[in-house]
Amino acid sequence: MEKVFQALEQEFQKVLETIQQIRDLDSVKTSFLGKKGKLTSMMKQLKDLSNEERAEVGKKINRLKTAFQEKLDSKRVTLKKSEFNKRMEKEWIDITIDPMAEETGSMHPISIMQQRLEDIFVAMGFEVLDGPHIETEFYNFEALNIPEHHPARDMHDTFYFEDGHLLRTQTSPIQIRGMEKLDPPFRIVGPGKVFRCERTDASHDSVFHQFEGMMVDKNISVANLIYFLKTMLGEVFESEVEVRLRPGYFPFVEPGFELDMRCLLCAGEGCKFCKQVGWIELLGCGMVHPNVLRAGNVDPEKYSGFAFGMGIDRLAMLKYDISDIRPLHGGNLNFARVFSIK
Ligand code: FA5
Repeated sequence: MEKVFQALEQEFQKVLETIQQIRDLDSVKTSFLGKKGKLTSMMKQLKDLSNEERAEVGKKINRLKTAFQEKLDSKRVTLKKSEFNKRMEKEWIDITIDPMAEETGSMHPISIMQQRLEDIFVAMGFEVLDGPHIETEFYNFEALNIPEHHPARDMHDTFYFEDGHLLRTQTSPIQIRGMEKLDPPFRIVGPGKVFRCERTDASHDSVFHQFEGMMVDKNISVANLIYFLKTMLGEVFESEVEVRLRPGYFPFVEPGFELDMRCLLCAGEGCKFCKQVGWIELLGCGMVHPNVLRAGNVDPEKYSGFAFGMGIDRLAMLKYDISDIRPLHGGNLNFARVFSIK
């Protein structure tokens, strides 16, 4: 009898070891402990034994019954754990990841500055115009009072196409296109990329951004020019600014000026920022030359106007204290991210 028990125990152990899924445990239980199971049928044989043997074998069968049930229970726990672990491997999500840390993108400092300038001028009644990067000599030079062979063409190192078109060297062609489209009085600004075949250094690049402005009306004077530019700079730098005009030569304005702003850091005392000058050179401007008004179909006898053009990149560098123009154009996201909250 003892051998029969041992064989049964071994058989149970073997079957249990092959079980990989919880649902298969039920069939093991049925085949050993169920009504028609192996242990139950052994119980049925008890009646053929003597009283003493029956008591002995009965105890043994009960012990086996308990042992089988315990093994089944513990196997169930083991399988449950392993199934859970497998699911975790497949289906886990990391709830510790901070959703706010996702890449959200940010505005480039040049775009921030351009939009700021547009907002400022729109609030002062100006219209924002666009123009093509690829221009004709007429719009980039001739209409701007720079005829062929005029030495002023050498001031801009120009990228030419074989068919005579060129990459615009300034945003001033937008003035001409604006005048063709609009009847005076009008106020326009034109931001955009410009291209010059120039050597790159900390303050020069061959592709940069300018912001053009023009106002045409009756009786426009230098006083209007100063008012609008001073207001614009006050808004950009969020403080009262002092400006000065120096004579400057641009063929499309007469008189022409360079506009400087008193250094905001040293209040004109002279510092590293303004290279000890106390003033910062900002932009070119002046009263629109009569030839330019004529090229844009505006009668210079009736109307006058001012125009200005400035580098958006350099203004952004001043505002955000960036000492080199190259990283500004370098596409390094870590650099751009610094400005994401501005
Ligand atoms: C002009 O381009 C004139 N069209 C501006 C103007 C418009 C004058 C209307 C009068 C009336 P200038 O070449 O100085 O001017 O360029 C204007 C600004 O562009 C400069 O003050 C500077 O801020 C910026 N700039 C010029 N060259 C570069 C360069 N290589 N890299 C970065 N910024 C530049």
